[in-house]
Amino acid sequence: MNYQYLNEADSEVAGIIEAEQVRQKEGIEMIPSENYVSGAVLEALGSVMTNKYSEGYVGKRYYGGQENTDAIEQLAIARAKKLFNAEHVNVQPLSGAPANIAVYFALLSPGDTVLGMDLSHGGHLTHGHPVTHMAKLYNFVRYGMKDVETGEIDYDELRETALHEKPKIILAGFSAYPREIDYAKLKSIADEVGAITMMDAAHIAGLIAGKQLRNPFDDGFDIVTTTTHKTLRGPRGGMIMCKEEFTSVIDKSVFPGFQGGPHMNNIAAKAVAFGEALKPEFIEYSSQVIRNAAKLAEELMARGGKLITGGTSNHLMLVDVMSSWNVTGKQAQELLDTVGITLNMNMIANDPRSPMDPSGIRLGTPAITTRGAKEDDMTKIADWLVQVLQNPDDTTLHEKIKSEVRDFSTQFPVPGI
Ligand code: DSN
Repeated sequence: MNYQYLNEADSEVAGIIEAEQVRQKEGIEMIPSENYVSGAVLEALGSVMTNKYSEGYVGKRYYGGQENTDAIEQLAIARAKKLFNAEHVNVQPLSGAPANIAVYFALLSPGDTVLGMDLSHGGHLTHGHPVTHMAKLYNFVRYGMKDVETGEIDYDELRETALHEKPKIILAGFSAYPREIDYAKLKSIADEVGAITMMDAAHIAGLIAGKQLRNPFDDGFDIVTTTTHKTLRGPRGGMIMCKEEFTSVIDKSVFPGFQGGPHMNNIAAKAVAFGEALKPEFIEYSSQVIRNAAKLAEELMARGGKLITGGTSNHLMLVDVMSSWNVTGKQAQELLDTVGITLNMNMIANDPRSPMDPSGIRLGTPAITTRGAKEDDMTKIADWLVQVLQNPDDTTLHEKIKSEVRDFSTQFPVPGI
């Protein structure tokens, strides 16, 4: 985008955005929850749809002038339904955390129990971490992996906990787990104890839409929440999909229960992204994301990297950098920042260290795959990454790698720039 008006009106902001464009272009983006949206998504986000208030839903709004907002919201819903084979979709949640919270408010009374994945085993803050407000309202209990070497979830213990705790919701989903979930098994445990099944698919929604990973609705799940900006490659935002029978409680919970006016520019951009994800090219993209992640995992392990669960079946991986190369997650993140490889420090299962300086890093392939990287490129990335972590004090080497990373990255176009 050329930011014609911004350059004229506010050079200070324009300058910062320009610097961010350069950073995105010259670096290798490996944070597994990030991606690059298309120019079309950016245009919809920056459109006049941002000017409109539209509290309510299609055909039932509290303000006039809704013919175009109704049309765009209807289109986003129809495309999302098709993409995920969903009976009902609410595209108004502002992001993933508000989507999850709206589901809790819709289905739970204070004190009710939710059984979700332990954060340190890959779960998410909004699945009831004690620092969140939700943890004060509801009783969150945990399940985790049986074996961190394989990543298999301990379904037997999960069932025992469910029988004992009688959760109202059994919650699947994660932000740092590199394996597939057995939805059918979770659904059968939920049926046994009368729980509602909910999947937070934020990380893998694009891989489900791209038909590379299982769709939880195929195994009878009741509710699927997601963000729209990760593997799904849309604008920052959230979405709730559910079986028809939950339509009314979910919609009322999002608005007026929790949020105010929906962000219609964002909903327009969601519609564009869902349209892109319905095209055959998106299946090829999702498949390449997984092939690239598998290759990167293999190359890191070949260079001494200890990967949690011994590899990956999706787009992300967790590396125990402390055991592998004797650097902490924070040191690894900061060192790699200096050469233009962006990723994030992350706790690993049973981590003896703290969240602000954990033993691991988390990285993934959605963003670099959008730019066109293939398996051979993963070998180069693994090589740079391991060289830096094995030589944390060699600034001459870091300068050389920084320049190689810049040369490599600038060969790949960034959509929308
Ligand atoms: N911040 C997102 C992630 O990086 O996984 C999840 O909240």
